Order: sequence, then structure tokens, then C-alpha cells
Amino acid sequence: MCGIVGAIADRDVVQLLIEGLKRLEYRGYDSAGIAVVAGEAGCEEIRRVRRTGRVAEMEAAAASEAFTAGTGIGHTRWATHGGVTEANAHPHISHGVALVHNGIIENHEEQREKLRALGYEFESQTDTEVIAHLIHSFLKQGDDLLAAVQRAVGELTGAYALAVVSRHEPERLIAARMGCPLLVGLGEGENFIASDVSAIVQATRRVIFLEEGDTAEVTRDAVRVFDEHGAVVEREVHVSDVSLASLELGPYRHFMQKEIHEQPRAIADTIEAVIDNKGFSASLFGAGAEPVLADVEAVQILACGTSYFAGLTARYWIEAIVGIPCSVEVASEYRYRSAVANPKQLVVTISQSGETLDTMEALKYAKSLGHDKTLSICNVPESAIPRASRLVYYTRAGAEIGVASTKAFTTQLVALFTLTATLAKLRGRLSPEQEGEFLDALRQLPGSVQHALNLEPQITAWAERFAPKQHALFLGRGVHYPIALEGALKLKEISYIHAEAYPAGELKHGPLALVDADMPVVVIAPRDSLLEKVKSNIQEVRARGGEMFVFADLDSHFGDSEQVSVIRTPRHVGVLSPIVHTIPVQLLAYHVALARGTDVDKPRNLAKSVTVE
Ligand code: HGA
Repeated sequence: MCGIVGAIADRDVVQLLIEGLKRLEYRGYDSAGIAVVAGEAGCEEIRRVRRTGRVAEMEAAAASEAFTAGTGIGHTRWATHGGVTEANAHPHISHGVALVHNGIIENHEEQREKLRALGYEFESQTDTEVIAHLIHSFLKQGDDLLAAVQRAVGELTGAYALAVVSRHEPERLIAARMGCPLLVGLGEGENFIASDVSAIVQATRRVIFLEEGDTAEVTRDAVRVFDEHGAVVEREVHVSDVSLASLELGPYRHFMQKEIHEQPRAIADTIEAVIDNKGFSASLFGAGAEPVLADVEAVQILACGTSYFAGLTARYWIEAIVGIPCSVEVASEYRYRSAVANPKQLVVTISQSGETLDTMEALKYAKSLGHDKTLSICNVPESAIPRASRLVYYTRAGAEIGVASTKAFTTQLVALFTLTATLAKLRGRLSPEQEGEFLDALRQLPGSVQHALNLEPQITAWAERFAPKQHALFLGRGVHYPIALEGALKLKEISYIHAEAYPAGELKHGPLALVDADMPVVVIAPRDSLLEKVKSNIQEVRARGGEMFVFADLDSHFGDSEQVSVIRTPRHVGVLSPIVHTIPVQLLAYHVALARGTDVDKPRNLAKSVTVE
């Protein structure tokens, strides 16, 4: 979603802002812009460049204007209010005040009316523009920029991360946050604001994460943070470990391809703590986890998109291995219904970024109902959702740049399996022999995933046959049904082929009507207890003239036949099989998208880190 970068330095910050915006491109956006305080001391002015489309187009426009400045802000916009036009792109300006905004101002219409009555004219359809005029209205009353921002945010309802500059106060940047992440980067004689550390990692790794309701005054040499009551507060300085390599493409064509291939490493890193610990224990989920997990009698998983499918997979594990009920719900549904609280229920939220607004709000709602056993599974340390949770398990996938999630999903599954085994052990349902088997399965997992990655050439050949299709069905049963859902989602997201997933047994209850020679059917058919059932379902499709693409374990004894093409994944790996079977469906989606020539890493209309409702 939208990205923010701001800088104040003794050097020219224009290129720094543009580089920062390029590093935020992965979040998904539709327009970009910068505003800087340029000009000689005493006669500064705001110079602004905005463009719809890519940062590179905005960069070219900025280059042709050839200005330099030591203070500035930049933004990549993913429109929520108002179309994708240059006039709606950020920064927005009001009488020498320029600002960028992530989030949604819910009372923007009311504010717009008030400001119109004060004589302000609006140039955009965004909710954001009201903030610029509101700040200016307080400056006119004699406030300085910091006080004006603090008063303005007091008038707003909704969510915001803001970076503000003024031509009248070129020596400072003001930041404010509520509901959307924002951090301050600490340099030597220069300081920064960013929505995500990747935007500034070339300049500094030392960061302060602003908290809800914070505002900050950022000058070259100092940073002052104020809490929601306007009192100066000390916030901890963190040193980010985001690596520059993880933000660069290297030899790959797309970040998605790179991230698919990084999965053996990402999984190995995520299980490292379990392996070092020589077993499953509550301490893997943070200090003080044992009393929280020991008397858990049910699990409620809340998540969105791919993370939701990770939760659906975990439900099969938790109910079968721990023997307690587990429900999984889309966060945006849970947060708006009257749910029943159960104090013995563990509420697990799953979010790659730790910023997903719907998931965050679902967690807040669960807490308001009285749930205090909360656990976050997240890939970004110190992000909002883990900070709002009692327990946390960090996946160690490294930065995920492709909008379509891949390594975050498989590492979430590893984390959820670790949770399953830990809960089972705490309940006395995991014998030492079984614990040893699970540990061995985890140890062997990176190798099995690598083996599945080696299927890429065969999958590429299938992708050519898929590329001209308009629709596809994905089938799976049991714990592999959520993997069919994930395969269909990946294909939709990046190739724009309409794809649906069904539990294979459901086919005859409706979707079989869709099957004809133009409807490819992807079947996940591992050698598990449901294999014979899946084979019958395949016959049902075959009898209707459908073309099938089957991913079967090496030991499933599946042969190619007319209408049925088979790719053999590694030998059945038992309980972790859904993780291994994820790899081929990811590769299929990637190669189909490649064959169709779509923008794989930035699929249309989608964004990474979904920080709006
Ligand atoms: N509401 C603002 C910003 C949108 C946003 O934060 N997207 O992620 C707009 O529409 O410009």
C-alpha cells in the first residue's frame, strides 16, 4: 500500500527520496510524488513533482526540473479516496505546507465542509487534502508547524501516518501516526521518516518505531517524540537487520521467483530455534508463554488472504494432533460480528507484515471481548500486530517484496506446525518418539522443498498449456485442500486467470458442471489416506472430458494417461506434506503469469501490506 519517506540532511535529498520510493514500490501503488523545501535561505518554496504510474516516470520528471533541497518528503499512493490522477497523488499542499499520508480519514467530508466555510478550495478528491488545509488553518492562528500538526490530528478520525514540511520552517520535518506504521531513522547529522525501514536502509539502520498517537519533530541533529497527550517521551532505538541483499533482485527475473527459490533457506532459518532447542517448548513463543499456552482449550485463528489459508491448514493439524477445537476466520469478517469470547481460547493472528489493518482490528476486537491469550505469527519484527500480542513467533523468511506471498506462507506453516507440536506436548499428547519424528520431519523439510523446486522445468512446460485458458479449477482433500485454495489464489493474483479451489469431494455437488475441455483441473494428490478418494474424483473429471494436471508424490503410483498429466513431487513427507505441495502450485502460477506477460511482482490493483480496510 502507500509508502512514505522523508529526509532532512546537509546534502541533497531528492535522489535519496526517489531511491527510498523505489524500495517501497513492492508495496503496490498507482502514483508517486515528492515535495521538497527548495531555494535560498529566507525565500524557500515548495517544489513538487507528481506522476501517475511508476516512480521512474516521476523520477524523470523531477530530473528535468533539476532542483535540489535538504528537506523533503515522498510518497507512493495506492488510491482509496479519489481516482488515480495526478491531482490526487501526494504530496498535497496548502499555502506552503506539504504533506504525505497513508491511511484513511473517516471524517474527511465533515472536515471538508468546515474548511470550505473557512475559504479553502480543494484541488483533489482525496481524504488527505483536508489534513493539509487543517494544518494551515492552525498555522494561520499562530501555531508553529509542530503544534499545528498536533492540533490537526486531534480533529481527525480514522487512520494516518503523516510526514509534513513547510516552506516557513525548512529546518524540520513533522511526523504523526495513528493506525498506520511510521518510523524515524537516525543518521549522522541527518534524519529520516519512513513507513517501512527498507526505504531508508541505505542511509541508516537505527530506527525509532512511533507508537499510536505519537508525533515527532525531526531536525538534522535531533528527534523529539511526543505521545498522544503532547508530552515528550523516550522511545527505544532499534537496529534493523533488514539486509540490502533481500531488497535486491540478484540473478532472478522477479522477486516472486527469487522468493520461491529462497524457501529452503527461509524454512531452515524459521525452524532454527526449534532445532537448537532440541524440541518443542513454550519458550519458543516468548518469555512467559508456558502459563498462557498450558491451559489452552481451543484455538481461534484470524487472518486474511494467503495467511488465512495457512490458518486453514493449521486447523487440520491442531484438531488431529492437539485434539482441541480450532476455528479459522477471515479477520475482516470476525471484527464486525458478535463473536463469543472463550477465556481458554488462544487467539492466533497471522500477518506477513504485522501491519494488516483488518487483522490488527480483529485482534483489538478479540481483546475487547476479553481474550488475553494472544499470539502473533509475523515476519516483520517489532511491527504493530506482534507488539499488540502477548506471544509471538517470528517467521524468518527475510523481506518479502513480491506482492504475491510465497516464502511467508510456507514459513507461516512451519510456525503453525511448531505451535501444534508445542500445544500437543503441553497437553501430554506428544510422545518422545513422536516429538523425535516431528523434529526429523522439520530437519528434512528444506531438502524436500528443494527437491520440489527442481520440478521447475516440467512445470514451465505445463504453464505454456495453461497460459491461453480463462478459467481453472484446483482440487485437494483434507490438509491439502487449503493448498489448492492457495494455488488458485496465486494463479488469480498474478496471471489474472479466474481460478477456484474446491475440496475434491465437493466437485459432484456443483462445480463439475463447469468441467469441459477448456477447463484445466489441477489436482493435489499426495500419498495420504485420501489418495484413493482423490483418484475417484479424478475419474469423475475425466469422464466429463476435463483435462487434468496432477501433482502426485513419487510413491503415489500415478501414471500419465489421456487427459491426465502428472508431475511427481518428492516422496510423501508425511505430516508436512502440505508445505512441500505448495511449491509446485507457486511455480505454476509464476510461470503461467510469465507466459501471459503480466507484471508478476506488482499485479494490477493489489498491494503488499494491506494497511487500509
Ligand atoms: N486515503 C489516501 C491514502 C491511501 C493509502 O494510504 N493507501 O494505502 C488516498 O487515497 O490518497
